[in-house]
Amino acid sequence: MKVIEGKLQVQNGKRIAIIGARFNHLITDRLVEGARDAYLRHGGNEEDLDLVLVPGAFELPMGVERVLASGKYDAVCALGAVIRGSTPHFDYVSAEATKGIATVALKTAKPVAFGLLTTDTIEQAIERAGTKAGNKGFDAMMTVIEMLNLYREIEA
Ligand code: INI
Repeated sequence: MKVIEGKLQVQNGKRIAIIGARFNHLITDRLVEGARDAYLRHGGNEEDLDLVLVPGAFELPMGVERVLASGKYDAVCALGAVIRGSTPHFDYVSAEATKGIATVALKTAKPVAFGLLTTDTIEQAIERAGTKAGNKGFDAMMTVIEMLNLYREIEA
């Protein structure tokens, strides 16, 4: 049986965009930092990585769609944080962001990672942004790297 899977090494020359939501930036800045760290520690060049900021999680799908439509990027890492405790429209924002990112991801042939925290409390968000539950931005970037390599292996 031939097993096809993606390596965890950034391919030379591949351009990646992080799309970061500014809302809850105390958290999302940490996710961006984690994603950048994962990228650099797996062989990425700083000049091939861009950060595109959108106002909130609701705008993540639009950011992802525009960035990929520009033709300048090979993959996207979407990062944001929706926290139930601080908003009554948690359900709307998180559902639309999730659905929108999935829709764009399926429409394009490019890897899109889903790094959106959806938590009940700010403490849970902090745990996932570089403290006891790791850093979901780092994890999302690892997914981008693996999927880029997987696509190449599938097409080889
Ligand atoms: N955006 C977030 O990214 N996280 C949130 O928790 C959040 N809350 O709490 O409402 C949030 N709202 C803003 C939303 O994403 C849009 O930017 C806004 O509605 C304008 O379209």
